[in-house]
Amino acid sequence: MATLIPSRTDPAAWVEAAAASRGDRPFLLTSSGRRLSYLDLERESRRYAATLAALGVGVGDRVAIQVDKSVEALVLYVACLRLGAVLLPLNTAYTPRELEYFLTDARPLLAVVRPADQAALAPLARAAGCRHVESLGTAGDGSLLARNAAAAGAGAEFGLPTGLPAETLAALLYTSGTTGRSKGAMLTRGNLASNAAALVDCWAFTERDVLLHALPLFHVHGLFISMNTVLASGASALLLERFDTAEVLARLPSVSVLMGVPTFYTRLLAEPGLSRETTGAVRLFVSGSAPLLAETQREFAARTGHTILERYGMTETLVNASNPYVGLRLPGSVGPALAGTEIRVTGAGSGESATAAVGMLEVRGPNVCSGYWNDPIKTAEAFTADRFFITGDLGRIDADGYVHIVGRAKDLVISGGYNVYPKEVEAELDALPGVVESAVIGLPHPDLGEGVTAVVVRAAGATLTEADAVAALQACLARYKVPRRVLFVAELPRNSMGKVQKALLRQTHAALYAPR
Ligand code: MLC
Ligand code: AMP
Repeated sequence: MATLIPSRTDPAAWVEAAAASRGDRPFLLTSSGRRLSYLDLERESRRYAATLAALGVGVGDRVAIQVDKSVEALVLYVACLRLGAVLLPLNTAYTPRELEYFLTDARPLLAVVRPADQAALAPLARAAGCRHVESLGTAGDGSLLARNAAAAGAGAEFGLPTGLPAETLAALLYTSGTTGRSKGAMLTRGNLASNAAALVDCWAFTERDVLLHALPLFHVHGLFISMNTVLASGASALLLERFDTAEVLARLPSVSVLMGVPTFYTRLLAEPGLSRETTGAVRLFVSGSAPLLAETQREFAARTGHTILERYGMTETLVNASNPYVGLRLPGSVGPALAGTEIRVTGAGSGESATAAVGMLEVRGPNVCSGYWNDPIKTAEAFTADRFFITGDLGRIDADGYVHIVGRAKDLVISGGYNVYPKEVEAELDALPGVVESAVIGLPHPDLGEGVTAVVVRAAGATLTEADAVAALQACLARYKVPRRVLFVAELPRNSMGKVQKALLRQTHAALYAPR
């Protein structure tokens, strides 16, 4: 069987190439024994595309999805790719209030939600401008599937658009970035295709690979970095609903690759069953989305004989740098820039080269998004005059070209691989009766890497408790953004300019989550 050479410009071409040459080989497998071949994917995604087109969705129209992880959700993604529609995946933890912001900003033509949410969310989605609100479940249920079944015959004949340029928008992914409210990173077909093709090369993916997929499907890690690498190489993915440590361990003997956030690896290390034997079938463990502690990497190697391969990415850029498949995987480094991508270090804000010294990491290449949706000001702020994207990450590049991330210039907490933007949480806290001001920080957490923590100044006489604050935040924010702890203090430390000294707060409370 000849090796597939993935298109670097057109992700839809992968589906046809794999269906033509891989046909009956599995694209998706599930823990309950379901199997979807590449031929099935070709047929099913064409049918979904016909259903979307019948609702009026065409090239450039946004399709928002807030659905549980399923085979159908992935087929819907592929249908959008083939139709030229713009996918807007939304975290299933988002509250209706959060959802309203994304829908109002992105103006999707169609929103697809969980069947149980359809009645409650339809008015909100319509008010935000969505023409259609459909549902998609994990058990063959939902109004979109019913439409699909009705369109079965016609769908098989549906003519898909061809020759869509690489610059065509493929997805909008909302991210907090460095300042202001969440904004939609505009990822093109060329961004997705070039990055997946580079990863297939870098990580030596072939059609014989089986990826164990335990990540959510609404972020670039689980959707694009993982699934596009599978699609582009004609490989298979074994889909798990979520990361369950025991199940992941049990499935390792039947897969060749695992991609995860550092929390996956610290949780696996806590399992007595993790050994050379149970990981013997796996050829590659990849970690990304948050810093992997060198200690985790060392312990994992000692227990299994595998050196976890760490890579560095962002919503706006997909993968920028990766340790090599063959060659030195350097603990504490994210490896050299991915082929085709340039990374440089500049003196913060000065634009001058500061290689070997620590400075702002900037990235340029076919992987970098075209800007932020509807936001020319934020787009202009995010790029240098020579089109390097300013990551907000601080790092250095060593003499061998390996990138070392040493900190963040942006105020961001990464909890279990999810980004939490402190300003968003502080705004909700500050609005609570009895709160004078607050500072939200990330503190070292043994399971999540960083634990979201609020430090709050109460008004004189206010009786607000930690439990009150948490309950109030849970009503408006996704659960992963809600602080694990709320600490009350008499005042926040400030520097001479009046700015809250978050570094000092992090230092003072560094041991809050330390195991006792
Ligand atoms: C879940 N919870 C979290 C959380 N995940 N809280 C803080 N941080 C998180 N990451 C909440 C749950 O809602 C629940 O709240 C409680 O914590 C206990 O949940 P759990 O059972 O321990 O969590 P679990 O479901 O096991 O999830 C943990 C996790 C998951 C690490 C497996 O968060 C995960 O899959 N993270 C991956 C995120 C990811 O894909 N990031 C990529 C972004 S893209 P309650 O209140 O109900 O008890 C990117 C670019 C790149 O960064 O380079 O990749
Ligand atoms: P997001 O906005 O969710 O795409 O998160 C991107 C951010 O995650 C980056 O800007 C980094 O701060 C962080 N990140 C991703 N991968 C790594 C890594 N391997 N090491 C350290 N930080 C990482």
